[in-house]
Amino acid sequence: MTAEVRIFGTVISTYTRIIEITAEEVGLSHEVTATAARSPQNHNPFGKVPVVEVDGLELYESVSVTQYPDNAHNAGTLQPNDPAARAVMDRWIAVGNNYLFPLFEHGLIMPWIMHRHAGMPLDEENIARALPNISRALAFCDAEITKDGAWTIGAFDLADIFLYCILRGVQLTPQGSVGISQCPQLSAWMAVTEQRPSTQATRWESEP
Ligand SMILES: N[C@@H](CCC(=O)N[C@@H](CS)C(=O)NCC(=O)O)C(=O)O
Repeated sequence: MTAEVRIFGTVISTYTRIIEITAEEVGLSHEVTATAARSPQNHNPFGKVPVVEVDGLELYESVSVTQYPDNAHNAGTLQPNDPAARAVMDRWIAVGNNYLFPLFEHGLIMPWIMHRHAGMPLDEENIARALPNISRALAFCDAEITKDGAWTIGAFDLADIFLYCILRGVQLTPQGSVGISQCPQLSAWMAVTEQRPSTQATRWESEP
């Protein structure tokens, strides 16, 4: 049977997992068809993955692809009704997408993926250059986490999904694991979020 949410993207990918966790939370079945970003099979005009089919729609951009199933199938439960809380959630998703993900992906996650999975030499120079900014970003998250309710342990929302997936890739690298362990609030939030059934159901094979 065809899944309700069909994800075309790389299998071990921050953004694929964001869509998978959202589908789990919303209660829709989902499947991933391995699709490389720069391949003729990828329908995203900007060469990014994933592209997602749901309810006969072909969607891309994770903000759209997470809000749609939540709005159409889950009464928007993953998005706060209160305008101020909503603005905070939207801000953190934008911070994750625009600042945290590019910094972590290029400076730490991709060098380790290329080393571990493609047998390339570890780009230590690139990592060393990025680490001070990565440490500052993690410290910023650690300091902000308890301030405005966007990182929640109780009222889980889309910001939690984005931030968890963006940070999990970092945590799976040696330097990122040490960096996050030095951030007590962030570590506690990661540990709780990791236990959610939706997070457990979408674990990457490579996760310890
Ligand atoms: N703004 C996009 C970002 C998606 C994205 O960056 N995906 C990564 C994979 S996790 C990608 O396509 N990387 C390949 C590339 O940039 O060439 C979204 O929100 O969906």
